[in-house]
Order: sequence, then C-alpha cells, then structure tokens
Amino acid sequence: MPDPSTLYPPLTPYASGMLETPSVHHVYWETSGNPAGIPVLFVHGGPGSGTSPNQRRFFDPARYRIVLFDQRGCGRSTPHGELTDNTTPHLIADMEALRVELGIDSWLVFGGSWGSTLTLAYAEAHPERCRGLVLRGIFLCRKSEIDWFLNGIRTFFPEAQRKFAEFIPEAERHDLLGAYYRRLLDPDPAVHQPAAHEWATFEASCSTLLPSPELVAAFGRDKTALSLARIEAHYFANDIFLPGNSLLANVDRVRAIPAVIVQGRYDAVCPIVSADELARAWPEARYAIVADAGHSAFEPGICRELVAACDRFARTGAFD
Ligand code: STX
Repeated sequence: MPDPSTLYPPLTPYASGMLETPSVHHVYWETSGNPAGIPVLFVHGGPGSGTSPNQRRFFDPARYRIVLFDQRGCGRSTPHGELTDNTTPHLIADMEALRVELGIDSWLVFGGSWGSTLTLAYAEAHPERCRGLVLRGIFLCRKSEIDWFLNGIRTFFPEAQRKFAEFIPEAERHDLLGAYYRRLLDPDPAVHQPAAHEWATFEASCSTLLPSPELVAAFGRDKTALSLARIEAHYFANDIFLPGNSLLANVDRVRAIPAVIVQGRYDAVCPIVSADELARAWPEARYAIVADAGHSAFEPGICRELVAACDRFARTGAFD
C-alpha cells in the first residue's frame, strides 16, 4: 500500500501507554521519532479505523516527536467497539488530556478523512494548542456528505454500492444507515459481524483510485471491520454530535493557524467539493490538489504532498 519512495523508513515507538479517561475507555497512545522534536499528533480516520504503523512514516523522525493514538473503541484502545461516552466532544477531551499527559504545549495536528473532521473540530475548540494543521481528504461530515458516502458513491462505484445495499433486505433499504446501525448494535456476532464486514469492505473498496485488495483485506478483518463500521454508523446516525455545519461556520477561529489542505481530485469517499468549500472559506490555507489520486493517505501523490508539507513545516513553521 504505502509508496516506499516517499515515506520515511518504518520506525518503532520509544514510548507508549494507555490514557485513562473519566469513563470506561482506555485510550492507546505511542510516541516515536525524536523526543525533543516538534510534537505532531496523527488523527486517524473512520471514525473507528484505529492507527497503523505506516502512519508514523509521514514525519521526519529526526525532526518530529510523532504521537499516534487510537480513538475511543478502536485499535488498541479498550473496550473495543464501545459506544458509551463515544462522541466528538469526548475525543476532543482525550486529545487535550493526552497533550497534557505528554507535557506538550502545542502541536502540529495532522488528520485525514474523518481525521480532518476531528482535527478541525479540535482546532476550533483549542486553537491556541495548534501550531499547524495538515488536513487531507476533507470530510465536513454534513448530512449531504454522509448521504454521498452511503448512496451517491454509486455514481463511481456502482458494483460496491450495490453489494453494500443488497446486504440489507429490500424493505429496509430506503434507510441504509438505520438498517446497518441496528445490526451493528446487535450483541450477537452472527448478526453484527457480517454487517461490519460488508460496511468496512465497501468503504475500503471505494477508498483508492486503483483497486487495492490489500486495503480491502485489512479493513475486512473482524476486529477492524467491527470498530470501523459500528463507530462510523454511531457517529453518522448522531450527526457527529456537533451542530450542523459548525465546522465551516467556525472556520474563522482557526484561520490564523498555518494550514495545508491536501485533496485527491478523484476522492470518491470525500469528494473534492468539500475541500473546495473549505479552501474558499480559508484563503490563508495552502491548498494542494493531487491530480491523480483518490481518497487514501497512501495514494502515491497524496503521500508525496503530505511528506513535503511536513518537511516544509519542520524547516519553516509554515507551509508556503
Ligand atoms: N469515512 C471516512 C474516513 O475517515 C467515511 C475513511 N474513509 N476510508 C477510510 O477512512 C479507510 C481507508 C480507513 C477505510
């Protein structure tokens, strides 16, 4: 999946731990690279996909203190798939608690897809803690974007969307989100696991410009599929627990922060129109359109832009 010519070499964390929350959740975090480097927080997508080791490799390990964390209920965070106290404000609070626990005053925050959503929400709540923002595959998580993801995407991926829809009996098919959410909440693995597999492989199938059987296989595995599908359905069914359009409406709060928006022209999961709207509302942000890429962070052109942006920020503290 990753393009080895643009990413930094694989690296192992020098520290890791579990952030204790006031709730049932324990949140996994890890740090790699240079302990005295510029702190950067990697915010993963989904919600519910968890982090993976290749996500450490966007950042020069000599210049960055690289922080990855698994959002509530996914990856190495526990309990797996748990939806209690799992909302956008809870995740923002975890990011702040983690920042304090690691002794970080402010950091570069880097998020793609749902990670761009959460990064924007975090930055609008705590702008003074962000020294820069890297936003990729912009997802503002509005109703229109969620409807596109579940239905409209058949414009480009009709086979995958048909398979996703036909998993649900015809009588329930008018409300795919509700139908999947009910199954994903069912305590019986014989009910929730096939639904999770269908949801996660559908999403992965639509996430790259060229087919990636590796990505589909990785997200189809039981544990990842369940957290991704269940947590996404939970956030989407609840309008991500934020007032509608608040991310664009509050963009003035973050316009003074150095930022770059990286967007694949042929992103079918998070179509470029959202990045275009964000860039127009935020003229100070650098806007890099990758002409030959889809959604995934590991598309070659996207990788190149992301690594170049973080290299530039390490040298100059800005993206231009
Ligand atoms: N989910 C958007 C998102 O964050 C609607 C996302 N899209 N694809 C992915 O994440 C994976 C590549 C992680 C499956």
